[in-house]
Amino acid sequence: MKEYITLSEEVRTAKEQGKPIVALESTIISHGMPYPQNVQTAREVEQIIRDNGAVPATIAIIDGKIKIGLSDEELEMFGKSSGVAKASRRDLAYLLATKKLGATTVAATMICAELADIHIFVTGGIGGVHRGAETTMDISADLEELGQTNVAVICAGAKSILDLGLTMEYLETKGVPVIGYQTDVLPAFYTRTSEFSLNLRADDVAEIASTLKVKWDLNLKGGAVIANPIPEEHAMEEEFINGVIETALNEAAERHITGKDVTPFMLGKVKELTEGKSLDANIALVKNNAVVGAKIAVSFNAMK
Ligand code: PSU
Ligand code: MN
Repeated sequence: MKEYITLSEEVRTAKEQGKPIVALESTIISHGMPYPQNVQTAREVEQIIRDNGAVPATIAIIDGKIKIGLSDEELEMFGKSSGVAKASRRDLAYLLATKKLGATTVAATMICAELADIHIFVTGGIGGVHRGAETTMDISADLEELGQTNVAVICAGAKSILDLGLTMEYLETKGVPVIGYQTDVLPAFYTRTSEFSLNLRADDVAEIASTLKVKWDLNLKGGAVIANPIPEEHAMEEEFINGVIETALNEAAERHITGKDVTPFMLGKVKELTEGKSLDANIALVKNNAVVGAKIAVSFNAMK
């Protein structure tokens, strides 16, 4: 196993010293945001995690290795290159064996983080059940991963490009706790609320950390979703963003966008139709998640 994993200096030192570590994904850099905002955001998110007492570990597949912790040059490479594969669970072994570049999705980042014994992971939003999945069967591998891999994902809920109701049903079936951080309803990424109420709420990070500890102490395998609403001042107007999403979904259908291309297409289209406002919101919510995620990691680490 060890032959496939390389830790950065910063992450190795953090492990030796028993410091809290927060995993970060790389698909959000390569396929989720445009250059140069992607690289700048990745760097700022890493710094926010350090400022809140934890050590960041951005994860990617490079030259036959799972790299836990990327250098500035590597972040830049993932931000700029168009030749980076979007790497989910199905792609990991192939990309490692053929020494290709892979940017890890939520699912693949969870796998790699668990291999490196990192259990707290911060991102923007998770994949889910797509609208129309009853005919397309487009259900993100992120959901299956949450059902089986012991990593908690701090995110701003799921985007309404997805079917939020079906996504919640799927997570319930898989036994994945969805914990609202200071909220009783599922946040919908660009907006703080949705019509879906949550049955788990935590008002402080210690409650979240102890819930995770108990879950894994009991050997209840799988992850958890910590749903942290976008800060009020960055939230988008609900009717506006839902209209934009509707337009973008229609265009995706007309252009026969399918499979792994759907999410990146939708993110790009929504950005275009909102004249960049969705990107600003996306950046703000990831940073907000980094603050909460680092604090959860600190609290969780203290309970070990
Ligand atoms: N949501 C975002 N930005 C992203 C993604 C989701 O707001 O970059 C990425 C994540 O890496 C997530 C993946 O794991 O898209 C889901 O893709 P799919 O729907 O093809 O499983
Ligand atoms: Mn999909």
